[in-house]
Amino acid sequence: MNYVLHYAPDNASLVVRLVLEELRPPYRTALVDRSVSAQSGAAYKRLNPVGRIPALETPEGPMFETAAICLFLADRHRERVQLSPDPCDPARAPFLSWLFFLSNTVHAEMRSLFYPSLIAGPDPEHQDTASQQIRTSLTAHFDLLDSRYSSADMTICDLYLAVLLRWPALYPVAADRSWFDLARWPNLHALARRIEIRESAQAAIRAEGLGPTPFSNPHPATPPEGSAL
Ligand SMILES: N[C@@H](CCC(=O)N[C@@H](CS)C(=O)NCC(=O)O)C(=O)O
Repeated sequence: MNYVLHYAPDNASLVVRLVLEELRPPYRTALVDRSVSAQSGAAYKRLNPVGRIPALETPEGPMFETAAICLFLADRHRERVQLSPDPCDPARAPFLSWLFFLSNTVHAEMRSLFYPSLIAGPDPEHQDTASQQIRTSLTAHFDLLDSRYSSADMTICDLYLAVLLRWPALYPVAADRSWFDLARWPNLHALARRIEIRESAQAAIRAEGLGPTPFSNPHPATPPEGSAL
């Protein structure tokens, strides 16, 4: 096997799984058991020193960070489908801008929304205030993406964005999620529909128990192995 994707169902590893399923290099998966916080253990940290999911074992050694892994794979495997514009292609500059925006800003904001104690500490009131600020910021960023983001050909950004449209409808499990209504963003809704009917998404749906409309109308994952949280 060229690659081993260390994953947990419905985690950021889902983005990498979609990319692998589009590009189709030989790969296998290895479950990271979140029920025992395996991502924080010494063995996993040898793959990802930050202790977060995903990690990808490659012939050149382990990689971490979702965007870095996806860009590496897209640049490396271009035979079946091109998921990243060539370095000299004029489309490369906007592609990189949106990829880093998704990773550094939107994904990072979502992480703070899902784990509010990381930025607000243990006080529930502080966490509520921080979560409200993040929801406001994420709403503005989805407005921006809906109005400005476009890619003529599908890239890793589309796959990444589809997953980022899934999570706020489902997480945090115990919080009010009514702020997120995909119907408000017709272009993003259309992107979610485009991605979820692809073969790559069907493979991910089967492997991670994501239900028939994982991006346009998500339901909690019922995975055959492991757990999302
Ligand atoms: N910046 C990282 C974020 C990854 C991330 O937040 N992963 C989550 C799952 S979606 C995780 O590992 N959570 C468990 C933890 O932080 O202990 C990336 O893009 O790979």
